[in-house]
Amino acid sequence: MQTWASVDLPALEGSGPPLRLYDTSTARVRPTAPGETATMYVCGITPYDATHLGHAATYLAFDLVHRLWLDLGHGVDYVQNVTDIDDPLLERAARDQDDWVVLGMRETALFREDMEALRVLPPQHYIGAVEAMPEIVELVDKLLATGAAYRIDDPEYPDVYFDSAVTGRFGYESTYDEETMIRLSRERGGDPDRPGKRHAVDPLLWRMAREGEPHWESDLGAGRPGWHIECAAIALNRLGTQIDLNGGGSDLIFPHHECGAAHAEALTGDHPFARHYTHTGMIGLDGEKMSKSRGNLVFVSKLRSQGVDPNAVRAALIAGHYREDRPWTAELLTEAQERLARWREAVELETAPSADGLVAALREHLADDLDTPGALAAVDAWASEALERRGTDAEAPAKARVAIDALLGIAL
Ligand code: 5CA
Ligand code: ZN
Repeated sequence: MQTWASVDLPALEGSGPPLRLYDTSTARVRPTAPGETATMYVCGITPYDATHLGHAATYLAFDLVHRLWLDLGHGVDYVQNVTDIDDPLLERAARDQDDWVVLGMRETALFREDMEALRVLPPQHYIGAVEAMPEIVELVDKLLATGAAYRIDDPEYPDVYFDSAVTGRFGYESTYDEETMIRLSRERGGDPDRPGKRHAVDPLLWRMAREGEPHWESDLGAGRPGWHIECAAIALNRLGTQIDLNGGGSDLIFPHHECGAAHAEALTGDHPFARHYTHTGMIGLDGEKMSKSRGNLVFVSKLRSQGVDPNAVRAALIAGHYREDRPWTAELLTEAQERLARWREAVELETAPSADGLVAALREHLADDLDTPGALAAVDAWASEALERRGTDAEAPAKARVAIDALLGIAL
C-alpha cells in the first residue's frame, strides 16, 4: 500500500542518552539497544471508521520513538499494517450497505491524511492484509507442516488453529494468568468456547470460507486469515526476527501481541520475537475508552475540518504520559492552544536564553520512557524566561524551534 508523505525533519546538533522504554513482557523500563538500523512494527488500523484521538495518541507515541532513534543516529525500519479484512470491517460494511473494499480504502486514505497533518513520520512499509495474503498462507502452511497448527474437527468448517502450547512460553508477553487470557480472548475476537480446540486460547489462523463472506483461494482451501498471523507475517517478512519494538495500544497486549509473538517464535525458533513490547494507554471520553464499537469518538479529521491546528492536537495528546489511560477534554485542547501560542511568541523573539539546556532536557526527558509531560514543562520554562526578556542569545529562538520540531514533532 501507499504510505503517507513525510514532513521535513530538521537536523539537530549533538546527541542524547539512549532511549529507555517500558517493556510489557518484563514489566520494566529498559534501554532500547538497536543496531545501526532499529526495527519497529506498530500495529495499524482496522479501517472501518475514521481516525479518532485514541488512535492518534498511539501513533504519536511511536512517532516519538521514531524521532528519538533518528536523533541518536540510527536508521529506523518501520513497518505498519492495515487490517483491511476482518470481522469489524465486514460488519460495518453490512450495516451501512457499503462495499467493504471501498470502506477500507476510504478510511485508510483518511488515516493517511490525518497522520500527515499530525506530522507523524511515515513507515517505510505500509502493508494491507489483503496484499499480504500469499505470505500469510505460506506461514500457515509452515505452521501446519511443523505441527504447530492443526485443523479443527468440524466437517463443515475445518478451520486452522495455532497450538498455543507449542513454544512452551505462551503468556510471557502479557504475563496474564490463564483465566484472564481466556476472558480477554473472548472479548477481543477470539473463540475460547469453540468445541474441538486443543486449548481455549488457541487463535484462529485460517477461517474456511462461509457463505457470502469474502475469501481467497489457497492450498489451505478457500478462506481468510486470522488476525494475529497477519501481523506476524507482515513483520517477519520485512523486519526479520528479534525486532527492536512491537507496539500498539494496551488493548493489543492480549491476545494480539501474545499470539503474534508465539506465531513468529514457532516459525523461527528465536525468542523473543521483539526486544520491547511497548503499549500505550487508552484515551477515553466521558469516562469510557474511546472506541469505534462504543461510538464515543472524537475524530482527527473532524477537528481538522473545524480549523483546529493539528500541532495543538499533538501537544494536547502528549501532555499526558503515553502509558497512562487518560481522558480527552475540550480543556486539554484549549490548554495546548495556549501553550503553543506562548511557545510561538518565544521563538519569534530576536534573542532568548540559550537553548542548549532546553535541547539537553528534551532529549533526557524523552529518553526516559517518553516523559512528554517533563519535556513540555522544559519548553514552558524556557519560553517563560524568554518572554520575560531574560535572554541575549540571538541563535536560541531558532534552535529551540528546531528542537521542538525534530524531537516533539511540533511545528511552531
Ligand atoms: N488493526 C488492529 C491492529 S493489527 C487494530 O487494533 N486496529 S484498531 O483500529 O482497532 O486500532 C489501531 C491502534 O489504535 C491500536 O494500536 C489500538 O490499540 C489503538 N487504539 C484503539 N483505541 C484506542 C484508544 N481509545 N486510545 C489509545 N489507543 C487506541
Ligand atoms: Zn497487529
